[in-house]
Amino acid sequence: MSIQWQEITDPQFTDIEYHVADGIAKITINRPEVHNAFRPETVRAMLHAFKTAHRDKSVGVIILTGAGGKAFCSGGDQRIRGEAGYTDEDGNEGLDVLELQRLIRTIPKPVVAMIAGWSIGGGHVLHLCCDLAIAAENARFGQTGPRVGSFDGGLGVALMTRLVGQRKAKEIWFLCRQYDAQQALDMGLVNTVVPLEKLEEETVQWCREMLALSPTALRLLKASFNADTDGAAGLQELAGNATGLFYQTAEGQEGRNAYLEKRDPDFTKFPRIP
Ligand code: S0N
Repeated sequence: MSIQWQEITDPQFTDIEYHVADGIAKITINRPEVHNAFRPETVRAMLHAFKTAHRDKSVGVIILTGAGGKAFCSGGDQRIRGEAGYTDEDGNEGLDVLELQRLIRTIPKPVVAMIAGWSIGGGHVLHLCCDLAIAAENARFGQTGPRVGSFDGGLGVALMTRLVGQRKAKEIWFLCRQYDAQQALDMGLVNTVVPLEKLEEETVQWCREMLALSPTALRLLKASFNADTDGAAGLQELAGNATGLFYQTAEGQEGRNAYLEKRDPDFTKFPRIP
């Protein structure tokens, strides 16, 4: 089934495109002239786009992709890397990419990386942060940090190790090799590989399958998967979801009502379920 994307324009969507259709939001990094490398403005736009998709109750699944068919993302834009970090057009330093990584993981909706071409460096780490990854046959994966003088020892190491195991993760980081789509599939970096011309159709199909399922179950599952990796911050996320569910129960509401009615709460009618 084809999909008719509607583009949403926003002055804050610098360097990206934002589309919605049928319960799906699609965030596209739009800098194909540098293989969709990100600069501070790009990251800020993606933060705004993910928050927009988070708040939009009609959106159930989010796709992250790159424009042009030759790259998903090639990481930080090396042309504007200064002495102590990346610099925006106003001369401010700071990339906020770690905040973006965390946001992709804490948004309570599945995020699918749709990858054509290069997924490299900090772009590769963004793909690791997504919940699922669909690759085109032309996709190429790898880290370049030790070659270009950077590294991501946070989620870039932790998530990769979870996905491919420590031996392979060390190989990817220590040798800076590149891997084709089939190799990425074989080592568990992506969920499936399809011809480039089928990439969006397949990704949308995966999104539609998730949209047919319980949003609350998917939300709790995403938080549960992340809690295992994210320590106290992961438990905070999972527990926040549990609180949200508790608010919706008569038992939770009895506490609020009693407070507002200036009486003692009566929890006797709520069973201690074994
Ligand atoms: C992707 C590669 C392998 C593709 O090679 P190919 O096909 O030969 O194409 P090119 O001719 O090289 O590229 C086409 C044009 O695109 C430009 N370009 C590509 N990538 C970038 C980039 N990242 N920045 C700027 N320009 C880029 C090329 O220069 C070329 O333009 P022209 O034709 O005008 O010369 C190959 O391109 C490649 O290796 N690219 C570089 C990949 C890379 O090293 N990325 C940076 C890795 N580091 C990070 O991402 C930083 C991570 C990070 O942000 C971070 C993480 C954790 C904690 C903190 C931070 C932080 O820094 O804040």
